[in-house]
Amino acid sequence: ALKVSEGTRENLWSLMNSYQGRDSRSIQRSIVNHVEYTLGLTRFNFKDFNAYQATSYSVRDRLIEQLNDSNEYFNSQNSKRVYYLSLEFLLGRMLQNSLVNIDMEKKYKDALTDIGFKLEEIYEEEVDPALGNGGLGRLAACFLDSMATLDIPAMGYGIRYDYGIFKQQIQDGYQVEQPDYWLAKGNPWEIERPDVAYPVRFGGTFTKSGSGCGVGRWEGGEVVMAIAYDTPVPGFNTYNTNRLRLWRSRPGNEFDLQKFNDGQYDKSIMERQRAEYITSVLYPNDSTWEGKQLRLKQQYFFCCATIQDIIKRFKLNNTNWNDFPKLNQIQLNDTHPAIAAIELLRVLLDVERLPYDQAWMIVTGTFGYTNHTVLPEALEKWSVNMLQSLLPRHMDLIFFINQIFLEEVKRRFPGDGRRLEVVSMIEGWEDKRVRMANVAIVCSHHVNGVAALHTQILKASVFKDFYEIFPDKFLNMTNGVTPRRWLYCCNPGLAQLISDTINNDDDWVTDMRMVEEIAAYADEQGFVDKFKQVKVDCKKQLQHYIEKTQGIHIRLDAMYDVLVKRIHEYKRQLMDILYIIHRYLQILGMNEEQRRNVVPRVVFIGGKAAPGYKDAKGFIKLINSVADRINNDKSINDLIKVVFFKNYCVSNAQIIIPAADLSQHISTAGTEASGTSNMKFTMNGALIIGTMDGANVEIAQEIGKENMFVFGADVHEVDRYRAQTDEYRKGRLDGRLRNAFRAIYEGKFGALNDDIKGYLNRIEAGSDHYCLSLDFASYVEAQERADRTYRDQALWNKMAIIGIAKSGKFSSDRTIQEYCAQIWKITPKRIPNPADKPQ
Ligand code: GLS
Repeated sequence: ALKVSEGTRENLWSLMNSYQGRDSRSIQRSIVNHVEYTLGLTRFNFKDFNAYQATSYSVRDRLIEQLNDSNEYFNSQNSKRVYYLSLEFLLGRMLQNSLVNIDMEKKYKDALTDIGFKLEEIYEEEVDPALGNGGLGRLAACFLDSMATLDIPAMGYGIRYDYGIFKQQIQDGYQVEQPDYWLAKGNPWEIERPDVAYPVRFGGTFTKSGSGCGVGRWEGGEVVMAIAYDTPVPGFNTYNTNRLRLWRSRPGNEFDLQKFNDGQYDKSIMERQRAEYITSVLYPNDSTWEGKQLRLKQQYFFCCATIQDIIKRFKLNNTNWNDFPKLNQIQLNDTHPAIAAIELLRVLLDVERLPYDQAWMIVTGTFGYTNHTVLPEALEKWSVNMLQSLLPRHMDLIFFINQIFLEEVKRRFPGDGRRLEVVSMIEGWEDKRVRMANVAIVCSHHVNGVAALHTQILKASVFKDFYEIFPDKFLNMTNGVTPRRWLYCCNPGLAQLISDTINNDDDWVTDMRMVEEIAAYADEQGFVDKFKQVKVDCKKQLQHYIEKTQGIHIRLDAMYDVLVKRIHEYKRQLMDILYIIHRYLQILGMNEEQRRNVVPRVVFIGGKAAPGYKDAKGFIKLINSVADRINNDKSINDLIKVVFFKNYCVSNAQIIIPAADLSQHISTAGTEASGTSNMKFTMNGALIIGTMDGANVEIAQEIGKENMFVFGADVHEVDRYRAQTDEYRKGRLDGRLRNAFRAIYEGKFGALNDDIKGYLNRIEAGSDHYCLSLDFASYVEAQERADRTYRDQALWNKMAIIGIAKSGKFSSDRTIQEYCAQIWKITPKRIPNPADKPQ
């Protein structure tokens, strides 16, 4: 490597300093330089989009410098590192967050105004990089922000999909998926690293020498290359900047010249294209598992490259393998990257030639596994045949570690054949499959759930037999969200109000517990008035957005009632729309006098349905049909307006969340592992109507049940209800629900979709797995409570303010601190202030 003398070094520092000045002129110069030299346009004529590009490049320059300095510092200190492996990172737009985190938003705003651009408009030019489905991917993004902010030397690893989650359009009330080629106009935030490239092998054969697991030689098959694309992740109020490294697949280096020369030109080109398919598209499923061979290829592809990269970094400063777990912690975001543990084992055995016991100790000292769902349909199981043909040595190693593990279980639980059956990594006899969760549990030193209730369910049922074997492995890490994006950036009015009120500048942005102080102002008129004004401003912004994007006019003086998340039976969007029907029927039967008492509502329901999930798509159609009828019924005079909030994504979440009055989190108890938007809504002063599920339970503990509209059966009641017969449930169908069904059957909401009709028929017949009928009465009652409370605006605002004040626990900074202390055993490493650089 190039060693520069101190004199040269100082010279290099000062060169950078003059380039990266923080004054307006330097900012403008850097933007205009990028317009000319990066984009190849003239500075005398460029559009908003080009201004966005050039501004982003200019900001990225600063981030790259911070990233390099941080990385160099950590290398020089041989720092311990955390690696967060995830198949999804739902980042959202980068420009505003980057500017805010490096504390230069105001400076860029002024500099741009001066040359004729509005920063707010430029923000709108950015495409929303949507390399994730929902909560799981968004959590990964929040964690990156918190790790950088907390000065944790950390990296994210994932896949650079060409196509992110589809764009949702609505035609005739139906969801239509449009491909999201988010890279069409380039991506100024990433740095392509052709110099960081690793080969990844699929298929072929392996031979083994020695006894036990032996030493494997894996040859042949298909070799593709993984190329790194880096995105800098700056922390807030720190110079520290971490790296998100996403891999893209490219054809292997070995071009098949033989075929080419044999005249099979097209065939050899097609083979090369096949390699590129691996990172083409994100699987658009949330909470269900899509068992395609390409998905397994994606998983191994990114894990294999990642393990090579981590080992390379480790070897820069280290030769003692026993130090590996002390210096490297790898967190598995669900089982999607679990094959990384087997890959590390393979490399240690077959490449590094370590003895098995040592290799195994290293693997289990390195990995942690986070489970994100208890839905059985989401637990990944790969066919043994498929694994064997794609990753023969890995399959062999899984058989081997499984055998050793089961022998140990046999010793500890003699005669317990049932347990062996359940904890085995392999299930089935003829059609054998690998249970990836079991692999992940055995290979990890810790396994965590994402909310207290979820972790309890893991211990008591889903992973009960494992919990009894490894009681110390299991712990809870309640999710959190970053207050930078989800309060400071998306709700500047509220952020300003908090800062002004607790008189501490922005310190609360990195210490959300400080916000608790505003609870003392929940009754103070001056403060409450300002809070109301903030909410009205946010509602105006949403009103404008809905008018612009969906052409619907909504009134401002209504309760904004919001349910936005992936469409799924367990999340019960259906229950919400059935309630709306009930409410509509009620209003139709009211006289003028009674109608005057109705709280007007604008009901927003939004979210994407997995393209192959018929029932969920049926719900979308039903919601739109109901909206159509109600919105066009002049007789109810806008007392209800229903908006299907199209294409719900991170960037429009930042608009709707701050504007919500009431926010719905109504999953059947025991199904939603955590939920994270419930935290965002609470931080932004919306009141929750929700079940005792996921993190709602802890939100209620923090802010007080009396400040929420809690309803519904708890986990135990759900279990009991499900254990009853269909006959029993049929006999107890809620009458209002029945009326709502009737209205649908009669065609009040247009021609009926057969799938939906079948679905409703099944509920009527007592097949009610998600407990709509069980919970409907208390849901209606909770909705009525919400109405009554809303009529008392002083009370409503007080509850909202207490919610904000007591939401401190739900900062992802707290979550990451817990991971650091209990799982990764890592402490922050503050890199020296850049002011200490030679000038
Ligand atoms: C999920 C859960 O469904 C959410 O409840 C949870 O908040 C999120 C993050 O932990 O993970 N699991 C999943 O597969 N998709 C999710 O959003």
